[in-house]
Amino acid sequence: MLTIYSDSHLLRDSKTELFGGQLVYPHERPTRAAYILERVKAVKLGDIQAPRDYGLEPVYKVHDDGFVKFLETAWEEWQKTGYKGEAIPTCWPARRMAMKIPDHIEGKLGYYALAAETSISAGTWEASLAAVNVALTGAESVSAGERAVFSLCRPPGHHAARDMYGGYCFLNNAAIAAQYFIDQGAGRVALLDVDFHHGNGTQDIFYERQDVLYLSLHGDPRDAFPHFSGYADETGLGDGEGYNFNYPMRPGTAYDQWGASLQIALNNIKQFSADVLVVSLGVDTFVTDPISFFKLKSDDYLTCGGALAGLSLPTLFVMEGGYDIDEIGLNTVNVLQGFEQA
Ligand code: OKP
Ligand code: ZN
Repeated sequence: MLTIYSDSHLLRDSKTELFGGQLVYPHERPTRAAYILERVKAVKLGDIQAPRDYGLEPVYKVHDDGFVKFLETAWEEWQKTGYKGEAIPTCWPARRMAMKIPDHIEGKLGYYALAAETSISAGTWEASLAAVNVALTGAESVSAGERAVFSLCRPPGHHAARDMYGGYCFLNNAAIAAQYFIDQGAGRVALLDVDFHHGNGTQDIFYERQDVLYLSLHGDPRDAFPHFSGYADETGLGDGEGYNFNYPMRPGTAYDQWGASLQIALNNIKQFSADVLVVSLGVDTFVTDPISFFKLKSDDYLTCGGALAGLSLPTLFVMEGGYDIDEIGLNTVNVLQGFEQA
């Protein structure tokens, strides 16, 4: 399997994550991608290619103009205030408050953020844009006839909505790739999200559309981030009604139950008769993940990959989460090898 990778992810190296009331070194860190790449090389998964540059047009197809401009300039604006740390929102438009975009960076951060753990730091914009190019280059290769491609994106993207960032995500790599497939003539794209967390951003982007089917297996929002999205009764709206499937699961879920949900999701993808599959691939479902509560084992990722291959669809894997970094290479590449060996 072909892997798309860029060293530009190194530009995203925030020093702070607001976690448990402390500022800690972020779970979402550069070694994640380094260890995955190392494993890709160790097992000789296939060629590794650098991304091409697609510019901002594909970004604007999925994200709001003001939001993109905000991300582009946020770090510079934040620095001008003279604050010493990285940019973290502290004030939000909560219930019954004005949904107007303030001029001051402090207000803009609160307007566009969906959570406070994710600091904006030097290089964040550049790395986020590079991750989009990694996803798009993979999508172009799949469009050109590759059976499956692995886009080793970092930072992740599935929490980024049309006009919101957070949950370690800024631009929605997988959603931008799905839109690219549609623009290349695909009639129906299935976007299956197997990261531990609900991809609220991807759901938001396609919620009122029936050309992109979104399905997500994740920690129940009663127990897990992002807490305010991901319930099973979120099924789509308008034209998109019936084209959004959430499979929330409770703490302690192991592969017996997780795999059963996966089978239901795969059946829904078959019924939809998708032309192409995008997988938001997170391995934070792993038993020793430091921020999650599922109990998947390393071998379960081989099984999962095999099940995905059973759809017999052109497939783009887009990297999302996974924070037990000692095992992130093994677990991620197991999905890809399970897919290839099926
Ligand atoms: C990003 B991705 C846990 C707090 C979780 C944010 C998690 C973002 C996950 N107590 N904070 O979906 O892997
Ligand atoms: Zn996650």
